[in-house]
Amino acid sequence: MAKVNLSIVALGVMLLFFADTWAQNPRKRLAPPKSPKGQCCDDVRSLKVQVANLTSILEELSRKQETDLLKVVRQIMELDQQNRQQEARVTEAESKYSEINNRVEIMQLQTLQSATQTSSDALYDCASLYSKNYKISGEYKLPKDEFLGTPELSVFCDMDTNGGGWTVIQRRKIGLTSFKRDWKQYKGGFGSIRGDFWLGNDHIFRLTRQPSVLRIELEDWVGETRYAEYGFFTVSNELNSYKLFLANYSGNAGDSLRYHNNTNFSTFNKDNDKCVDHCAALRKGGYWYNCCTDSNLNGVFYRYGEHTKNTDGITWYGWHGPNYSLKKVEMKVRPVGFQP
Ligand SMILES: [Ca+2]
Repeated sequence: MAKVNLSIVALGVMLLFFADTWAQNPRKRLAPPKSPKGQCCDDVRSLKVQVANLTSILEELSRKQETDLLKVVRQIMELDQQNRQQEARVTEAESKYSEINNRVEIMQLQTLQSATQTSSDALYDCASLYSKNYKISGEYKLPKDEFLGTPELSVFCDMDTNGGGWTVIQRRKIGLTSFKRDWKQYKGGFGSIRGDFWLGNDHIFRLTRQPSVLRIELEDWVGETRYAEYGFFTVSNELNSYKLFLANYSGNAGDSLRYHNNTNFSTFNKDNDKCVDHCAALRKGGYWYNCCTDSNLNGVFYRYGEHTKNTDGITWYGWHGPNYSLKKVEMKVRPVGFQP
């Protein structure tokens, strides 16, 4: 279109130029001598008419171009709107899908819950979830237990380590959650189930009413890992100060919980330890303190560089001694005799 316009303009300009030259130098022309003045004026007039015609064609073309452009813009806007409508429809469909998915999950859990109430196949922990084919590690909600009067509980299940079925009861890895907490907080639990947390002494008591295995996984600041497993592990109720019983050590981290066997749980506001000292205050955690520690998994989280300077860190004497605070810890339980 632009090329055509240019050609027309060029032609117009050339015609104007010739007309002008012709008008200015009539004598030089080789036209017939008869009435040259009339002839010339006729020519100029006709040229002027042609130029006027060309100009109007040009104007018309440019008008047409404008209308075309407007049409294209309108079409683009329409397409854009259609696109947006389609996107909205897709979003709506997606949200409906996830809603349905949620409902299915809730129905599954309700089915499991009713199964819990009618059979001995109870949904107590990650092991029972695993046996119901939930085999992906992550956060799960255990339904409330009518019989025990316990509320719905969020748990983190390790479905990978050594056959899976582990309910994680403690984790240290980020270091932003303080573990210097009082009795009540250790009783109910605190922290974030995907980050650092203590599941709660009442929940640990409930989980370990069935014969349980305790597995402790440790990582130091160069990325090396060790573990300690106790083939027997149980915790008393609150009336008995969540007293710890364990036996049957295996692993490669050392048996640093044995020293804490048969001791009560202590916090800074409840000294139940076997010491003149106030171990929970000294070691700044809640734990089964003896006099005081051979391990302190709920101690202070020290970052790299500070991790060898204190005695109140996250320690496991059997591996790195009393002054080395570990980088990562996980404590997890599952029933004795669990079959993957
Ligand atoms: Ca004491």
